[in-house]
Amino acid sequence: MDTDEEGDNDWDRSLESDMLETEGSSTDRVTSISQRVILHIDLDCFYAQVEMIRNPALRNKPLGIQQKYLIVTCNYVAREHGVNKLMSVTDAVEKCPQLVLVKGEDLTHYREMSYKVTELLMSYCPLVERLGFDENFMDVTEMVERRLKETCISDLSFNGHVYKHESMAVDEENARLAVGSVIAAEMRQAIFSTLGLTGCAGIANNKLLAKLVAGTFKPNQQTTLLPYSTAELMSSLTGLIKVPGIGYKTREKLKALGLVSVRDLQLYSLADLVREFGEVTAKRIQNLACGIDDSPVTPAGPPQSLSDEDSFKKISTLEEVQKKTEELLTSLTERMHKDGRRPHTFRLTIRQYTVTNRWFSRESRQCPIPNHTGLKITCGSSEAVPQLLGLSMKLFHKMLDTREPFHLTLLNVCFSNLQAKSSSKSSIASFFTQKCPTTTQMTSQQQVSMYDFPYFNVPANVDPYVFSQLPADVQRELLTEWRQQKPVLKIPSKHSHKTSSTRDKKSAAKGSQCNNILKYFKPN
Ligand code: DCP
Ligand code: MG
Ligand code: MG
Repeated sequence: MDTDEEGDNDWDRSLESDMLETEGSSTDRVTSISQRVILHIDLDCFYAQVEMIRNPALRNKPLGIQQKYLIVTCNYVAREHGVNKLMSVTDAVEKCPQLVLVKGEDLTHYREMSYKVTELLMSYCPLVERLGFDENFMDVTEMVERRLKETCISDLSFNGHVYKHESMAVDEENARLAVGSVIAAEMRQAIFSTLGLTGCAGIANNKLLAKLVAGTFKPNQQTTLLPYSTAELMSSLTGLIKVPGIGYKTREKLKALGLVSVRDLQLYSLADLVREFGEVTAKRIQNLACGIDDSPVTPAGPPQSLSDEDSFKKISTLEEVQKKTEELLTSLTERMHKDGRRPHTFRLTIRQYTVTNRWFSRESRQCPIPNHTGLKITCGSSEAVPQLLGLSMKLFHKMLDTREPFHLTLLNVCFSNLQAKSSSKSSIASFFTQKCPTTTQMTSQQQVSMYDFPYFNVPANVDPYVFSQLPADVQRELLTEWRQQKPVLKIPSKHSHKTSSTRDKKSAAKGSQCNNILKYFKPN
């Protein structure tokens, strides 16, 4: 934490210090943070768009995506009829009787499309961070710097809206964000032309502001926030619930202190906040209320677990359990094989029907995966599934006495404790792979989902995952250095991702003999 911020509870003063760019910044870190250009891209009515791509006949109809009794999202045609996200199906149909409903419980297509978007963005810039299924942050500072060197400021203009401005001329001070807005438009165009999806973008100096400003104009539009409009954007928020990063528990505690609005938190004594939350959290939440957010865009590593599940009305015989579990295991082991890592733990989850608590009564048992089974999974052998089915049934019998009648409504199979094939205790790769991505910011969607290994534009001898786990500033520094040495950062072709990733992992394993971290990351 910056010592010069300590005790600084003045909203205008602290915001000002964040906004000052080169002049007046006391450290390089502050300078580099305030000059970042961050994009936030949020796809429009995501699940509905995926369904409209799958079935174009739905495009011009009001469409609602239904999970149980809720409309989790709806297309913009339905929104014009007064249907909203998270409305009950009953209310939605009342508002719009011609509403077409599509079941959205199976996330497979949404998940696949979601990772395609992230992968596409990563082919332009390695610093991409996912948030949920339909959002990505990008730190495009490097791209902006490069373009600025080649562009004359007088040739620049803002693409899309500028928050609270009808039009805005580009000058020295806002040129970075103007270039960011051009890049954002290019990214949205790339997503549209490659995948057929539209989305909104926010362009700002940090993640919080980029996310907040992105929704100003919807759908399929973008908005740039100039630093001096930060206060206006923050005070437009209707409550602390609108500040990403301030969660439910924190909000409850703040409420107990009498703090409900963003303004309340901005003006509250930092010393009193520190007493309640500790220094780190107190400063962080007060900063967030002021629109200050130093957090880096952190590319996610691979998931910590892969799982698959299905819910149904009723399964009540052992045969049905076996059949359903086998189906789930078949698709899960295939995904695990593609992932390339080896799972060491297996978990089975069931949900029993109960009248009082229909959706939340899950129960799990887990066990280690024997070595011979683990190897079968990684090499893609068909013998893996029967062996796992044996394990599953043992776990199942631990949870349920099958001599009694039972009524299941869900089965979930999960691999966790995933370890890279190339990792050995002594290698630096294993050191990094054990440092799993933080789960604190993960949504439940992310935690239950799987995704393929992300692909970074890093040199062939660098393990993309190890790279992804480095702090953002180290990543940026290495990338700059690699770029200066030789043009190694080719944009991978859409089809070469898997092959190059495998190759990268192998070469990285070779390189891992080396003890010096810099040698490890520098191309030979
Ligand atoms: N979603 C969900 N349950 C929720 C919230 C969201 O299943 N409680 C799913 C459905 C959405 C997707 O996540 O399509 C993305 O959520 P968004 O809030 O970004 O909503 P949309 O993308 O659907 O709409 P918008 O155009 O407003 O971004
Ligand atoms: Mg969205
Ligand atoms: Mg979203």
